[in-house]
Formats: sequence, structure tokens, C-alpha cells
Amino acid sequence: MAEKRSEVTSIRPSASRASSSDDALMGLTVLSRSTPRQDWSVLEGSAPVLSERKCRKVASRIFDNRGAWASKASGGDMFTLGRATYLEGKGDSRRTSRDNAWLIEHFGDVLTSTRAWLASVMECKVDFLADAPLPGFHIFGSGSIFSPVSGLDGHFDLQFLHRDLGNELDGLLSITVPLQMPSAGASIEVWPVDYAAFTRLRGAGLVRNASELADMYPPRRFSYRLGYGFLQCGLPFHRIGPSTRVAKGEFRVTMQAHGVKSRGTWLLYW
Ligand SMILES: O=C(O)CCC(=O)C(=O)O
Ligand SMILES: [Fe+2]
Repeated sequence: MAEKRSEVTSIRPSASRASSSDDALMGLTVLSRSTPRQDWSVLEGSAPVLSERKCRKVASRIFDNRGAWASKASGGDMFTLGRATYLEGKGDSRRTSRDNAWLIEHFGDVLTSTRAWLASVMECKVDFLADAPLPGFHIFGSGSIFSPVSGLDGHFDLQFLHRDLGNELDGLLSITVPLQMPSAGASIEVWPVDYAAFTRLRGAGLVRNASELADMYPPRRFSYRLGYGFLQCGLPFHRIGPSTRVAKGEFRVTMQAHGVKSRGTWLLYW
């Protein structure tokens, strides 16, 4: 069962971490945040990135472009539209610019809305990271959606390590915008521990790997809302969550973006 949002406080984050002193109503809702010695939070926008109607339109455009999907699970029905750094590594510049031109032509409106939404909730300049793949889409068919529990390992969004950021890194975030979900919904699960804490625990010999880390704490499950941006600031340990039920033919389609903050601007990529 999905976690209730009862203990939520509404605040507006100023940088990679939310600060509780700011405006309560606009911007973002903190769903969970770190304890001292960690620096992460998970948040949801109080306004959607895309309306439900727009989600339906974008999802149908994604399905119209099935020919451009790349299959990601051998024999399964998980696909990407766009190129993800976590799957493809740094990638080739010419290929990246060709794929980005295609994404702008077909989904430029989604990219523009995502950028505007983030700029508004973070009160910060937002742009796209140069020479990196633009935010793209995960498409999971019913055969690849976990239900009723997830069998996935947790992970940290460490793909920024593949990008050339010099010394300018001043914050990290990830955004997921659900565009189509099974009728029973979709979720994400987040453990109350981030990459820095994992590194400390590993250094102290208390855990050896991510799978042992996952056993140390119970994850919290957050239900997604169609069109609403779910934001991870910092590097919380997380995994794609299950749907309580999945019927054959249902899909879980999300827009996925990652951000690095450099010289006061959030730069988005996938
Ligand atoms: O689809 C989701 O719920 C999250 C995906 C994710 O964690 C990722 O792409 O890094
Ligand atoms: Fe992730």
C-alpha cells in the first residue's frame, strides 16, 4: 500500500536541499528528507508539469513513435525513447546531437514545460546540459512492471559521473514525471539513506554493497500523480516502485531527467 502523505510539510527548496523557512504553498511539497549528516530530500511539485490532458496527448505521441523506441530488456517490454546516460555511458557527440534534434522536434513542448516548471519551483535558472542527451522517456509494458512488490535493486543516480562537469558541480537532482500509469497507479520507493551515508557505512565495514544497504532500512513508497514532477534532491537510495496491480496491455510511461547545478543554473539531461 502506498505511503500516505500525512506528515508532509510544504516548503520551497533554495538549492539542492530544501530549506524549511520558505513559502509554504507554491512550489514543492517535501515528502521525505534527510537526517543530520545527510543531504537529500524527495519532493513533489504542488502544480503539475503537464496537465492530465496534456499527459494523454504526449503519451499518445510516444506511442505514435514506437519505431524510435529502443528495447532495453532482453525479451522484455521495457523501452527508452531518447538516450539515457545510465544505459549508454557518455555517448558519441554526433549521435547525441542528432537524437537531441529529434527529441526537440517531437517533444520540444515537454522539454520546455519541464524546464519552466523546475525554474519556477527552484526559483533558479534552468537550461539543458551541453553535449548531453536531453531528458527522455522510460516505457514499461505490463511484463516489466513489478506488482505487487518490487524485485529491483536500489540505486543512486550517479550518471553525472559520466558527464564532464569540471569543478562546477553545486547540486544534483532527478525528476520523474509520470505520463501514463496502470489503472492501479505507479510508485517509487526511497530508503532513508544517501550515497554519502552509504560510503560511510561501507567504509566502516557495516555494509558491503547496495543489496546489504537495502536490507538495513525499510524503503518508503510514494505513489506517483499523473503529470506531477517527483523530485529527488541529492542522492537518495531508491528504486522504481511496484504497482499494486497490473493488467495485460497496461503501461508505465515516465519522463526522466537529471540535473546538475553549475554556476547558479540547473542543467538538465538524461
Ligand atoms: O521511474 C521511476 O520511478 C524512477 C526512475 C529512476 O530512478 C531512474 O531513472 O533513475
Ligand atoms: Fe534513479
